[in-house]
Amino acid sequence: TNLSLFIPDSGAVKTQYCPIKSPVLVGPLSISFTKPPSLKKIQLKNRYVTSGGYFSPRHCFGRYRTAVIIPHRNREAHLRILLYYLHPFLQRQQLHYAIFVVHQAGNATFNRAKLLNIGVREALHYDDWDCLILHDVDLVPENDHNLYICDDSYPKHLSSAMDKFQYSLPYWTYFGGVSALTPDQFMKMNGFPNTYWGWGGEDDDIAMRIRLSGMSITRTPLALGRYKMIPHDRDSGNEENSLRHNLLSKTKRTWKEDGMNSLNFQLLSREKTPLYTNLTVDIGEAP
Ligand code: UDH
Ligand code: NGS
Repeated sequence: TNLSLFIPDSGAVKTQYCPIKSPVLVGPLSISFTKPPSLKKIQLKNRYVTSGGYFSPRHCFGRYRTAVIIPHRNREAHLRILLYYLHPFLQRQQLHYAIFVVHQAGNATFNRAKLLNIGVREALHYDDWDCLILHDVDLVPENDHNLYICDDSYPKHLSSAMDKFQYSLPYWTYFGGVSALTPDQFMKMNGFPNTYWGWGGEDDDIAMRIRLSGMSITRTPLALGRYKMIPHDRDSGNEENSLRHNLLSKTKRTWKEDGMNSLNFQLLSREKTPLYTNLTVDIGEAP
């Protein structure tokens, strides 16, 4: 028998790849949003997660290398709830993974898509990721068969069945919430737009870019792509973007110039906390 199974922290010996399908998935999860857990409590429940929010399966080599990237400002309670559920979820999937939180400094209007571009650029300095998961902070997956790995051919929309949309898609091209792209897919579409300040439209722009760059959207089936949204009001600093329809009418002309190839920002700090890598950035403001 493998003694390391019985002696905590003895350092497991790995000789094989993890199975293609993880044997420890449980399926539907029960999620409740009562009191946000403390970071300490989350750490205690995730003792094999290492500094920066890294994890590698202990008894086998993870087949998939996944970076989870979360755009963030002023949602600390949501972040704790998400980490509480997401760390065990990713570990059961036997992924080699890390979690990156991209924190927008200052009070200028929020820019979700630009923060995601930054997260991708920075995450790629840390590891050779197979898959980038772009993840809103307030969406908690409800079924661990919704695998956080990428489709080889096309960008994948993971949050296909959100509770706030009665567990179905609000419209056919919806791409908001949680998605999974390989670095190649992401670069092929020049990443995401940097020019959407405030709420709305950037996810539709992303969906258009997928088409314009010759790809299609794949999705997690509705039965598995179920998410609970942590209820919240509109944030100050993320008001509806009144320019969004105008911007969307130009995506076809702008996507090659606006994206990863025009991304500029200032990295203010890069910090490994016990449960995630925190990147604090100054992204400027709307022109
Ligand atoms: N985000 C932040 N801080 C902000 C704004 C947005 O962290 O101040 C991030 C966060 O990851 C969030 C994502 O950007 O999940 C998307 O923003 P959102 O959650 O505000 O977007 P959503 O469409 O809500 O979920 C819009 C407000 C709806 C108000 C409904 C009132 N009942
Ligand atoms: C569309 C928005 C998307 C948004 C979606 C769901 O109308 O950005 O609604 O919104 N597109 C435009 O405004 C052009 S929600 O119900 O989550 O508030 O994601």
